[in-house]
Amino acid sequence: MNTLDKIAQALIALKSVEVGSLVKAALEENISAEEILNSGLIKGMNEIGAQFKIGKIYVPQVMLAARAMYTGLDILNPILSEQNVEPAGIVAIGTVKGDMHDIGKNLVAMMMEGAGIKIIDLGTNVTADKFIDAIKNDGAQIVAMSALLTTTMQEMKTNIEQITNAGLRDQVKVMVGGAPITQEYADEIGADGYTADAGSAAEMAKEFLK
Ligand code: B1M
Repeated sequence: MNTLDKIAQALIALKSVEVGSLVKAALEENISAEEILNSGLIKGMNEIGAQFKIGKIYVPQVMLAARAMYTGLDILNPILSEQNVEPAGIVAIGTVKGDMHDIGKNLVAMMMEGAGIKIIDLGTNVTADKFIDAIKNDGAQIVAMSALLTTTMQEMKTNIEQITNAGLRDQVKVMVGGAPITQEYADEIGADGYTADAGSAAEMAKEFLK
């Protein structure tokens, strides 16, 4: 088994410390941070999601998996968000109201930071007024929203409506993403951009900020 498979397996086995050691070992083998993320950590997390879906594991185990994921991400973060350019612009990012999932959102933030963008991280369970405040008072040029639940994704539509009602819609680009989001949904709610993964989200944000 190669180191990337070992990382995925250690995450599935909920072994946080082992995930940390294996991520360090992979970096020493000169495997790129992106590959460790995609073919190790995210691969393992997808399996956790599949096991959770069929009732093979429960919320406490998923939380332990998230902790193992963060052990790995903490090591990769400085590499993924390494930047040596002037800030290209400002993005306010958050997971929408009612939704506590933050791993994907944090990855998008890290990749955007790596692309030289200043990030205002509003955290999870973010209401429309917080996004509006970030546009009005912190100069956010892009609002980036993440949702992982089919029950919370409609908050994105509400937030876009609230931003429009506040008279700010033409001042910002709105980007959406997260497992249940599709291009079709993004079009339906009037978002400016959707991407399926964090790397493409950073590329799109850079384009918008040009
Ligand atoms: Co939750 N959960 N969870 N969970 N959880 C899912 C999302 C679920 C699909 C699991 C399943 O059934 N298979 C399911 C949702 C079902 C649905 O709505 N259709 C689910 C459920 C049901 C729940 C609870 C309701 C469970 C319960 O309590 N009974 C509950 C809800 C809590 C709440 O939010 N109110 C809950 C809780 C949790 C934990 C707290 C235990 C934990 C979260 C820990 C944390 O985030 N700190 C958790 C986890 C870890 C998951 C799974 C297993 C993994 C999510 C994850 O981090 N993936 C997830 C199953 C799955 O997705 N396969 C699941 C890794 C991450 C890198 O991927 O976030 O998709 P993701 O981000 C991707 C892309 O989507 C994209 O970039 C990333 C990759 O590059 N992306 C963007 C994300 N945001 C973007 C924004 C962009 C662009 C791209 O532009 C702005």
